[in-house]
Amino acid sequence: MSDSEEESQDRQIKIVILGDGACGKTSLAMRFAQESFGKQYKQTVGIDFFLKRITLPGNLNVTLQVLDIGGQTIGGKMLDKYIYGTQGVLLVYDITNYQSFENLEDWFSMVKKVNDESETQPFVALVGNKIDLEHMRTVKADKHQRFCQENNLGSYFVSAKTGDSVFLCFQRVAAEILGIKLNKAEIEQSQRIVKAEIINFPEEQNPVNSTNQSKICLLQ
Ligand SMILES: Nc1nc2c(ncn2[C@@H]2O[C@H](COP(=O)(O)OP(=O)(O)OP(=O)(O)O)[C@@H](O)[C@H]2O)c(=O)[nH]1
Ligand SMILES: [Mg+2]
Repeated sequence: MSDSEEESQDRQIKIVILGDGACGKTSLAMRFAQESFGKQYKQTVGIDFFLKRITLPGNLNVTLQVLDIGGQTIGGKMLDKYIYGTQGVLLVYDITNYQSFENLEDWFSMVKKVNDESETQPFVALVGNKIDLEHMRTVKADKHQRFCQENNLGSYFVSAKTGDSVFLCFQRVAAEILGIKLNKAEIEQSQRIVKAEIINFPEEQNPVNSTNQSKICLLQ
C-alpha cells in the first residue's frame, strides 16, 4: 500500500471544548494531547488548538482536532464560527463550582443556535471535571445525570489533574461520532490505572511498628 493510500484511511474529527473560565478545558486538552498537567492557571485568550492521533478498533486512525475555547469568549462574535460545523462538543464544568454547571445552559444554547443553521448535528457530551476534588463537590451527580437525560448527552466524570477517564472520554466521543462500538476490553484498556506506590520506611520510622513486616501502600 502506498503512503497516500495509508493516509487516506485517516479520519479527521473536530471537537470543541466549551465551558466557564477555570473549569479546566485547557487542562483537559493538554492531558489528552500531551499527557501533561500544570497547576498554574493561565487564562486562554480566544482559542487554542491541539492535535492528537488515536487508533480506534479496526485499526482506524483518527486525528482529533481539539479546539480549546477561552471561557471569556461567551457572548463574543467569534464563538459561532468556532462551533459551526463541529462534530463533537464537550460541555465542561467544575464539579466544585456550581455556577460553572448552571452556566452550561448558556453554552449549550449557543451550540443549539449555531447548529440550527448548520446541517451537521454534533455529538454533545457533558463533562464534570476535577473529580480528584470529590470532597469539595457542589454539583450532585444526579443533577449531572438529569441534564444528560433531558438533552440526550454523553456523560463523563474526569480529572485533568490525575488523568482519570480523560482519554476514555475523547476516545468514546470519537467512536460515537464515527459510529464505532467499543467493546468492554477496549474501554477498560483506556482507563488509567491508579498508581499505588510502595514506600519503604527506614525501620526506626516505620509508622506501623517495627516488628510488623508489612509495607505501607499509598494511593496518590
Ligand atoms: N484539582 C484539579 N485542578 C484542575 C483540574 N483541571 C484543571 N485544574 C486547575 O484549574 C485551573 C484552571 O484550569 P484551566 O484548564 O486553565 O481552565 P480553563 O477552563 O481552560 O479556563 P479558561 O482558559 O479561562 O477558559 C488551573 O489552575 C488548573 O490547574 C482537575 O482535574 N483537578
Ligand atoms: Mg483555557
